[in-house]
Amino acid sequence: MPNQAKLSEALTAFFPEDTVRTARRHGSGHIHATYWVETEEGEYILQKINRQVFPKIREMMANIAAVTSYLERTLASLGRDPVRETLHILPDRAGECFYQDSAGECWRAYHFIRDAAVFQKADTPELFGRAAQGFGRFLELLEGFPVNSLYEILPDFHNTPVRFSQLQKAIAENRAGRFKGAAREIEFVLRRQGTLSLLTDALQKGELPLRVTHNDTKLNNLLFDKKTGEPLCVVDLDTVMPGLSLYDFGDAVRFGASTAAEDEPDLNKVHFSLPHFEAYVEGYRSSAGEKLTALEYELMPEGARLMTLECGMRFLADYLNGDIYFHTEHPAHNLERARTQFVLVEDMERQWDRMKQTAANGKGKSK
Ligand code: ADP
Ligand code: GN1
Ligand code: MG
Repeated sequence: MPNQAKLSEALTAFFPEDTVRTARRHGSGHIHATYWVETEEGEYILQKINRQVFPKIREMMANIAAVTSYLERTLASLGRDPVRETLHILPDRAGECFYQDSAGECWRAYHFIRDAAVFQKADTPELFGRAAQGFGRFLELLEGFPVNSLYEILPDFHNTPVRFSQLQKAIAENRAGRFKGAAREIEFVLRRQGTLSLLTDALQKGELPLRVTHNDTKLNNLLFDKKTGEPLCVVDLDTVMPGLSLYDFGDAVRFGASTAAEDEPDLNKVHFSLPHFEAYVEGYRSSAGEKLTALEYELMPEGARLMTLECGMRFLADYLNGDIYFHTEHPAHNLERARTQFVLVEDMERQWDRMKQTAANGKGKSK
């Protein structure tokens, strides 16, 4: 948590002529410190950027600026609402898209999108289907964006074999002395070692297209219109990079098709909901559908399974490393998160044939 003096310094940098009424912690992200700010003139989101996770802030903000201005133009040309359907960066008093405070910490601000709802859980498949439309539309809107002009902000972010090597390193180093308490979870991953490279292999062989992807498609990174209930705006654009549609598809399913929270300690409550999966495939089909290839449809179950296993490996590695990456609230937090992910993976494996059937029915254009 940044100290008050640094927060005040950042507020002055972004709102030099304005009067700040409130600056309050907001949201439940695992990475940044986010504030909702109310001033005389408007409402904003102010974030202290996590520099350990994102050391290349200039490049990250350049990606976000390029993508949001492209979205703004595209939305306007489609007669949609460019003000509420994309993020807008608020420059600091020097006109920069981030501000570095006197302690070296970096801050950025966005215009707050009002009358929007955020969900931590998709209570119905129907809601999750609408989320699929929102994330699918994001993919579709960025179809014409020059993918190679983006910086690869976090290389190998969804490279599952690389994530496995990082876990192996964490196991070997056992920095926090937690190896014994995580033996069963480690065993769970090791048994699946042979299955990790399916997506990266297909990418390398040129079988799957490289697209502009979001890479962090958690349900709470999508705002819904409070009045209409329709998906409104995709937020948290830090990891927008060249990637596979199956990263976005899989990561969304990982989080949203669970019957429980990502950190639910009672594993009896954690199940993979096939109706949610079906709704997500259908929502994707109705938005990004035309653009996806037959193989992208066919591998949707693999995308869901691998992104879930990968996220579990990341939580587990962070647990073994002593909680240096994700925000945690108690010592077992990362281990509990890893466990829910592995329960979901097992549940997907049990329902594999039905998942494959659903994906096959989604079709997709041939390559
Ligand atoms: P983190 O990377 O830590 O998850 P996010 O960028 O996702 O941070 O922001 C945290 C939360 O703040 C989001 O889940 C969303 O609820 C809210 N939020 C972010 N940007 C905006 C915005 N421009 N307008 C309204 N709400 C926002
Ligand atoms: C982090 O920032 P947030 O909370 O939306 C993480 C994602 C993980 C997710 C797990 C940059 O997302 O990759 O899937 O936690 N973001 C980064 O909840 O590592
Ligand atoms: Mg977020």
